[in-house]
Amino acid sequence: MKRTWWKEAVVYQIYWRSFNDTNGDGYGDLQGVIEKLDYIKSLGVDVVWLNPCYESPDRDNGYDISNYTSIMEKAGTMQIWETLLTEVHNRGMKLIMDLVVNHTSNQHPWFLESRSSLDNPKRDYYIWRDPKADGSAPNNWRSYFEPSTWTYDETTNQYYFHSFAVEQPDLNWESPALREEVYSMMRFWLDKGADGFRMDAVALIAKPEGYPDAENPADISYLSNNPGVHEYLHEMHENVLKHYDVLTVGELGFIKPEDGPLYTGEDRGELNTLFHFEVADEMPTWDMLRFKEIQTRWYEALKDSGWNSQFLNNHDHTRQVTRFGNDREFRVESAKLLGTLVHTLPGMPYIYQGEEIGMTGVRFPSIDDYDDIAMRNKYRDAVAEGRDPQEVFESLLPLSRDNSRTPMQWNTSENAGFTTGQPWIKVNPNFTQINVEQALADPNSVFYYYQKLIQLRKENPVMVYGDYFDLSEGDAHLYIYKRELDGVRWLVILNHADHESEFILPAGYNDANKQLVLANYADVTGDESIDHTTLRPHEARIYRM
Ligand code: TEU
Ligand code: CA
Repeated sequence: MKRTWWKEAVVYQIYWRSFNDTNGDGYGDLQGVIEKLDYIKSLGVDVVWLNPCYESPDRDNGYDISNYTSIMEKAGTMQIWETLLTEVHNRGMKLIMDLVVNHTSNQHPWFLESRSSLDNPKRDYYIWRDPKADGSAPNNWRSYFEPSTWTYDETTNQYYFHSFAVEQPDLNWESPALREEVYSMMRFWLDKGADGFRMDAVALIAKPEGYPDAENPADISYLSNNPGVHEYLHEMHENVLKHYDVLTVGELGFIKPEDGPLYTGEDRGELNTLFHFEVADEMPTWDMLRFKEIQTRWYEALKDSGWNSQFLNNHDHTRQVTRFGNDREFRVESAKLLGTLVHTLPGMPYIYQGEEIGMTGVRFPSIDDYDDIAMRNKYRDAVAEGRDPQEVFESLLPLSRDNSRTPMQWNTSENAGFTTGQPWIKVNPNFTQINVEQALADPNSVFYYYQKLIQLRKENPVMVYGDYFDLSEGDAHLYIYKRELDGVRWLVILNHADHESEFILPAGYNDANKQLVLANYADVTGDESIDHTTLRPHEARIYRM
């Protein structure tokens, strides 16, 4: 497998509006990111992924773009973005931008033109269809955020298509002129020096031929991974990406391991790496057997050609220590165990801001405390159907996207040091215990464990390029796996449980030849025998054997 800089990289995701506010308007901003770059660098990461900061009415927190080549006022100015890029580069890091080209805002000038008349030159930049004979929507599809993918527009008596909110019309990738607009916009950012893109919902850009009714409209996988998607991505690579040395990671909902090499295979000329959602979307709570099975299938699918990414949370998915760990009795141990997984399984590791200090999800008292358009629309629609509002609210809490969007917790001062103003979303009240200042003062903090994991990657190619083998298939709590490269053999052992588990060293491993690499319980010295031992709740260790 060819070695490249990006395969060896660790990415830190910045949801800037919740990161650091420097002008007191309650929103984080790019200046705030600049001021924290030394903190980010101290963790050891290589790449920063910045969530969308382009001009936007902000119905979906920047994922509804009205101008691709200018910076949203809340975030700052183009000049500040340029300074940010320079400062990132000065510290030897790279900056990747969020590329949102499945849809725009309904306020984008392209859409305003497109909707204005049937024969407008930009009509085919979007997807317009006649109503059915009875006036209803062209088909029965559901969107991510709405009961239908279609919204009627009176100006021309047609429906337009949206995979997400009504305010986010999908672009029509069948239009060559539209594709050329996208490519030139991409060149704009790359020519400015951006180091690549995280590609939002990019498996959705090709739509099913003929838009047939779905048998089961609730399973919206029909929106994704349709014929034509590879041709578009290959064209994008030929026209733009291959001319730059960049990192591209596709957000690919509903794809399966066999699709992985098609998107990321080295000979394909499409993307470098991908996010699949078999964990984030399809495994609501921790399921060790399923998780192992997912890891093994994806490893097997990509081991000869392609590259995976590892993440357990982001700005759309509840914080991992709350959703997949135990943030009550074993928060620190459990945060470290989950970090061990992300950093030692095959694929590039991503850290979502605050994960490195073990930030948790949140429960605010009322729907009015929530901003997430996905949650608010689901609440609105369920209540309109006559369901009990409180029950609906409770059911939406565990996976609300705002679990991950509360402000970064810097210190114990008001609003966790995030803003001197009124924060756009409430701060998690646990900031008095969980914050960066505390983490930096505690040698056993999650922060220093992450720092160590990242440093280990720089010194040990086995973490990047090593083979993977699961030695614990069928065990519901223990996860024991091997990584091996050029005679270097690592054994990762984890007990993902609130109780102790008995561990027996697998055959073929010799206790006398082991060396401890890292452990998440401070009292482990490396001298203790692991021939037959007990692992404590959420205990994780890495050995060189
Ligand atoms: O998310 C797409 C999305 O719906 C994910 O939440 C989902 O888990 C994944 O795609 C697999 O199906 C992206 C952005 O991350 C999100 O914040 C935006 O709201 C959305 O696109 C629309 O732009
Ligand atoms: Ca601000």
